[in-house]
Amino acid sequence: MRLRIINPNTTVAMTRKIGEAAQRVAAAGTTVVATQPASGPVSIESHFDEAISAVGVMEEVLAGEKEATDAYVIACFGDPGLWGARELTRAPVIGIAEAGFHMASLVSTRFSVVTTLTRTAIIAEHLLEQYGFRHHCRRVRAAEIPVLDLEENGTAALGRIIDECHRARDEDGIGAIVLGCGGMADLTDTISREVGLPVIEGVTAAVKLAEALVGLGLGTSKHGDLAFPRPKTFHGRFEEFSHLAHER
Ligand code: 5HY
Repeated sequence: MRLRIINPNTTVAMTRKIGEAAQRVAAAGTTVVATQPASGPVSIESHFDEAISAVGVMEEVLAGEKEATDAYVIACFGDPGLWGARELTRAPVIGIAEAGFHMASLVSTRFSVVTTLTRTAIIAEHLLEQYGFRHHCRRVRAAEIPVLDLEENGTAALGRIIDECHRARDEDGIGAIVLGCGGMADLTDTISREVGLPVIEGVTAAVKLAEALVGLGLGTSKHGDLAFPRPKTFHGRFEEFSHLAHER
């Protein structure tokens, strides 16, 4: 199968890291294509960043549709553009937050999330509510690190993440931790060894869920709200979307 994993921010080093983490867990028959939008924020740390990055996610899915893609992963913990992306394809589209929540719920009765900045914790909380995991998650914590510190200041960032994971383990009454950033995709084993409980990271979780869905012959339903978008005219910079030719 061909899996397109989309880093919604435009930092190439993070895209490469995400792609490598995905490849490490991918099955022998899975080809991983790691991409990012040509335009958009270098990191996603606010509602505004999320909104802008969602357009790039749509463009990357439309590009994937031209290459016989079997599944998509949106590799940002806000799952930006997830529902719109699902309208554009019959393939499965999985966000790394929802993947992390699902996986953690299969190995623990309660988990906490450790993400980057306190100001984006609300985005994870909204997703917990939307996906039906509010009662599974004890707390959404933040290591208080800018996203790009994971690229530029990795050792210090790792230390802060581990410290917050220790606090979650000792204070939250949980059985597992979900890492809340695509940029943490290479930290799972280190943190799990340090903290001594299951640590779930969304990129790798999403890869395996995508493989499971494709293996079961399951894709995004086209019956109801995730049907292909109704054709219409778009003006200005989005004029390209006026001529969407979906495989019906
Ligand atoms: C992510 N931002 O996974 C999120 C992390 C966050 O650029 N990639 C980003 O804090 O929401």
